[in-house]
Amino acid sequence: MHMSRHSHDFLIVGPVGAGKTTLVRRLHALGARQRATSTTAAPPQPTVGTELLTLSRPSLTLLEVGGAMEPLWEGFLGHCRRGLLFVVDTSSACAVGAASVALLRLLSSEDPSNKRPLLLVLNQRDRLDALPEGIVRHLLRLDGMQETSRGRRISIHWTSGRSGDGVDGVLRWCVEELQRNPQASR
Ligand SMILES: Nc1nc2c(ncn2[C@@H]2O[C@H](COP(=O)(O)OP(=O)(O)OP(=O)(O)O)[C@@H](O)[C@H]2O)c(=O)[nH]1
Ligand SMILES: [Mg+2]
Repeated sequence: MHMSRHSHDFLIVGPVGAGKTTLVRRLHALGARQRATSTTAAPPQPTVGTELLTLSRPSLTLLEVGGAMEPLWEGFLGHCRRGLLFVVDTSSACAVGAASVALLRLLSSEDPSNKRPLLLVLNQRDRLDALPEGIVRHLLRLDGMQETSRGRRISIHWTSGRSGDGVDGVLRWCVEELQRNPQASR
């Protein structure tokens, strides 16, 4: 288990079972130009603690902090240089509602003078019970979010960690954030 508080480029958090580890495996396979193996590999175990992904092309580090560690997310956010990825299971209103509360709590804990860009990863879109996009937007209050979070860049990607759909967009977002300010301390 990676317990270092050294800084990382990106932090990936979200409730237990949202699909963070699955997504990180997909990103790893994309970065390594490998065929993703997560559909055939054993499903991931819940992340009790943290897990660090280091990619060489593009060069970046991404730290997952498991949903079970939610009270500690904000401490890790303080060590995150480039951006925050927040993963949501969009297959039930209960999961989306809980994610919304956790997200607002995390964002409000952040130093207002150093608001990281946010990527909302709206995941598990392959599921038959995936909620309609309008309902997800409503439950997460996405339409008002940009105004209320003054000064923070917010992006949204709809994904499936299971099928891999949309995961390339997540990697592109990371690359764009890295390119935005190449001089930022690394
Ligand atoms: N159908 C479907 N299942 C998914 C998707 N992403 C993850 N899962 C499944 O959901 C379960 C939890 O996935 P994880 O990637 O371990 O979730 P996590 O967010 O890392 O959870 P913690 O580490 O406990 O915080 C696993 O059984 C995955 O196979 C998805 O996009 N679609
Ligand atoms: Mg995990």
